[in-house]
Amino acid sequence: MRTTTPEKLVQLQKNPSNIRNICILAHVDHGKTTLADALVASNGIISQRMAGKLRYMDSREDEQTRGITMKSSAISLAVQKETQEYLVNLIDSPGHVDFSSEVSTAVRLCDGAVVVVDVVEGVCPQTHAVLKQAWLENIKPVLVFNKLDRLIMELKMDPLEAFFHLQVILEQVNLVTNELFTTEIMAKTSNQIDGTGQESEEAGSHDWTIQADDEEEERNIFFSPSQGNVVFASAYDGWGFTLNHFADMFSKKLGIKKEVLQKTLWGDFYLNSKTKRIMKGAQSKVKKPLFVQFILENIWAVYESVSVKRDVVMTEKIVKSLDLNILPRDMRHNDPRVKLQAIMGQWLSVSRAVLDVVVDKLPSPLEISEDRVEKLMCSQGQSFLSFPKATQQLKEAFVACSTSDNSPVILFVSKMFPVERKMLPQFKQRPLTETEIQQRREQARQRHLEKMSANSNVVDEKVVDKDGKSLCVVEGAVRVGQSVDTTSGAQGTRSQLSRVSDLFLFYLWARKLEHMDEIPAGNILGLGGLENHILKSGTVSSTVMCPAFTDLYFDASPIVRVALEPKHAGEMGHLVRGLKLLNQADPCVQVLVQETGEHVIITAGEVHLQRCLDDLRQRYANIELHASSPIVPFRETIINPPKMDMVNEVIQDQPIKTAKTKEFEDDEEVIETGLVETYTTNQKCCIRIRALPLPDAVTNLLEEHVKLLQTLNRFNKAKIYGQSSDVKDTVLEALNNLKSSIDKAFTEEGKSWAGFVEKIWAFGPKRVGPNLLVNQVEGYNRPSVWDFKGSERVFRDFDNSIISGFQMATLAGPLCEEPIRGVCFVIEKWEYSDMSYARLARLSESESESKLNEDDSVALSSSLEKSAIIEEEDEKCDDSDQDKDSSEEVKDIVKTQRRKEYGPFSGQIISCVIAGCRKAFQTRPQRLMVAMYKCNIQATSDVLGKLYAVLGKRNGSILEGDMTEGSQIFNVVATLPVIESFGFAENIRKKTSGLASPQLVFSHWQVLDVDPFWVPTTEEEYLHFGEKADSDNKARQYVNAVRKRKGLKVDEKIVEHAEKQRTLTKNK
Ligand SMILES: Nc1nc2c(ncn2[C@@H]2O[C@H](COP(=O)(O)OP(=O)(O)OP(=O)(O)O)[C@@H](O)[C@H]2O)c(=O)[nH]1
Ligand SMILES: [Mg+2]
Repeated sequence: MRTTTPEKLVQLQKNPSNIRNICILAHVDHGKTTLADALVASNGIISQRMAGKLRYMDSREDEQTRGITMKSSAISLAVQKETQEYLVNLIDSPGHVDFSSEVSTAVRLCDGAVVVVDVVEGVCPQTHAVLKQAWLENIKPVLVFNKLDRLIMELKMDPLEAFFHLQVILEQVNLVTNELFTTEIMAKTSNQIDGTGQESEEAGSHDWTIQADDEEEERNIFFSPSQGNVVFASAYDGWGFTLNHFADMFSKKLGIKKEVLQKTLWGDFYLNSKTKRIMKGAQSKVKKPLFVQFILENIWAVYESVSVKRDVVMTEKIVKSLDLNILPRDMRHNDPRVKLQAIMGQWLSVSRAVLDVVVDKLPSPLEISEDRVEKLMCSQGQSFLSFPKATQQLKEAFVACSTSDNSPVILFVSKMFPVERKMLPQFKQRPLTETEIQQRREQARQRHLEKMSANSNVVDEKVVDKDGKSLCVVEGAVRVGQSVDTTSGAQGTRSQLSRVSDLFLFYLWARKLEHMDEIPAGNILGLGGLENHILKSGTVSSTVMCPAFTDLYFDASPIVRVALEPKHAGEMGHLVRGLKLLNQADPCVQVLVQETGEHVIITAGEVHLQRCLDDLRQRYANIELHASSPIVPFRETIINPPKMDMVNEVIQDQPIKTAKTKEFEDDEEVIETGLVETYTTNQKCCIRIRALPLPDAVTNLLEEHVKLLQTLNRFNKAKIYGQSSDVKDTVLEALNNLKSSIDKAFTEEGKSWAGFVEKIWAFGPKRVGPNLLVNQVEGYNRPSVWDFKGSERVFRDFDNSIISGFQMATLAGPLCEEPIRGVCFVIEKWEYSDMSYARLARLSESESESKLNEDDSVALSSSLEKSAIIEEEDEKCDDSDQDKDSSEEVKDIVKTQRRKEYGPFSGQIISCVIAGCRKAFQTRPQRLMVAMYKCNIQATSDVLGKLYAVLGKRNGSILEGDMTEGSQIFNVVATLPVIESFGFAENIRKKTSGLASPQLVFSHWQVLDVDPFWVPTTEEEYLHFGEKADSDNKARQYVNAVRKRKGLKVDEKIVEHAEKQRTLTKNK
């Protein structure tokens, strides 16, 4: 076997047409790392014997002990095919959902992907996800069917059954691709129709040229063994093949053209033994398909004789007929698997098969499509043509992948990772010279003498981490010492540009980093020295004209939050530094300092959390840590009155129970259910607020379009401050679409909601949340939030205080101070009773010349409004000139007025609105919402019962439980509250002896249909739930737990009637 040297790889880097940047993607445990082992072994980095057992790419200790990959890692391999030599830069990615962000970073760097599918488990949720990722990034996939040995040894299928089974799985994979393809086509066509507006006239005529292109494209995107983009393999046993191999073999033997065999070996074809011709219709004529006869039966025969029957004579015969050269020690080995691996590995080497497909079917960096370049360069909503000319020209440089001196350097930093100092080439240990050894000996002697005399303390030197980065060179050659600009984050603005001149270049070879002086375009490399310039990902270029690349697409959302503190208080500095490194190194984790001063990390799930903690303890912070138990978010909401009570009886006009904790003064008065009137502390302003449960469809729309609402907010704010904002047509269209979908959702819900969309005052909390503030104040025609383009917009004074109050009220609900979700607060009345405010209004009217509504007797000028806003906005600093136009006199009066007695009036309104919203909320049936995981578990029928039991105990509900076609495996889909999910994976693994492992992804918020304040009142309820019923009330338990954590008052008695407690036996 050849052993590849770094020098060889350096030479190969110079020829971009022979470079393949690829990643291995799959569902968890489908065999990516095992396959990578086989490929690595082909370069002599590890031995063939150890391939599959070593899991070389899992270099971390926890990866080895847990048996799953947690970080993606890269390696460069040299591949010889015929006369050509290729460089394959390979990235092994994790399959566990918690680490799906690692997949995103890997996919961005590559031009092609090897998608691995376990033939027993078939298409799993992550298979779906990775195919989608590859699709979205425009990278080309090839398919590897792995673990074929399990069909023989575990499922005991015969070759024909196995063939049908493989056909079904291939169909499933292609179905996923088809789904992605049609969604994109539909989106494109709808865009075209919208863009041209010629839908009705031209719909009837069909453009056949487009059709032809589509067909061509369709042929390319689907997986088909005949096209050579599917490998059948058993990575563990070291074998794999494509049809190409067998077509070659049998064309010589049978004298049939190779091309014909290539097309017919997979499919419904059989060999007519009399005529020696290949015929169609094997199934209808009950003949053996070629794939079974020529391929599977041969493989089955080897397994049968070596593993099942252990027939030595037969085995030797096979070895001879295949013309293999097996070592005698392998032939004599007691373990049949070793023998099998030796024979099969030599006959059908998996690395050969996979690498051949990679080299043949996956594109080189030179083949990057213009489409992909444009997609990379244009962030959402931006069109490529809107860039300046110089930027547009970069596309050509990109596609050409030129290494000449004057071509620009463009790099995308997809991921940051810390490297230990000793790993860096410049700090690597090297053999010492004779004089150095002498010197050191002398120094040691000196130190020893000092120690003996002074008994000095020995200080442990901590390893100092240094950052290195994984990057993809897309264009131009990077050299040491070159000066480049970086933009942190894809949406980075020009102001974030910073010049970097001291860069260290590495490329990743085996587990080492090799230092380089220059790396040509089209490679994946490591770049040191960016730690202060880029946070998680970013773009590096030698020209400022290069735009930041689009954001990476992440599937998982961080949801599990823990607070951290060092075990020894003095080590806070280490923790902070460690957290900074963790934040940089992990694409998905969120690190923040809460208002309470706690350091908090938010992770995607339990496994991810564990890895982050391990990372902090062992690498980044190097200290002992205390982590709080996971904090899971809740939401609070209100619902329409339920029709049934807890024992399923119809409820008639039951009063609504609220928390007994009284938090507000009696400034508010309940008028009817959901409607509350409140007064400011000085009793001068009266506000009437109604709380309504928002229709689900509206809440979901608001939640899905957070980004868009943020943009809307920005436009509205800019308008208030008189700045002009450049609104793109696509954004405008998206906003209009959102508005009409919200309107539609409202009208579908009933007439009472009609027109609400126009009256939206604000979204909250944080101005983009899933709650609405709606204006129904008589006589106040507030400009709509959607109308940010209109001319002069006039608001009533203190309009913004109402918004602020609403934001605060929705940020922390009355149940346990968790954010509110899906509630609509309607302001129905807003009046002042003090004449001095009316005087102010008149004064300001003459000053500002703004035209106010006649009825609006108390409104102040818009300029005053501006000053009020500016005082309350967070970002008040840069707008100090804006309020220059407001009259000094009016300002003075307001100030003195505000300061009288009760503090600033705007503050009073804010607290009045908060109190009103909370009270209105409390007069309706309140509910807690829990975050739900969607949980996918594969399990065999014998452990299914136990699995359901564990799920049931944790309040999970099963959505589906179908059997995967052609196997004994059940695919269970369930939902499970996040709060109940801790230890779930471990529990399942234990109960099912490791046979089932769940994949948990955040899916939605669900109302917990239990009233947190419910207590039994009827005879029947007492019977069902006991006197207090507090042990059974899950909602109450959650609410109390959160309140306790937050240090809020908990309405809970620990021991009641202590003196009466006695055991029953004593009583007798
Ligand atoms: N029978 C059989 N087992 C295999 C084969 N390939 C991998 N395995 C086993 O499947 C398990 C998972 O393999 P890995 O290579 O770690 O899977 P992975 O896809 O890298 O997993 P993650 O990185 O955690 O997503 C290991 O126990 C392997 O031994 C195969 O071809 N046949
Ligand atoms: Mg792995």
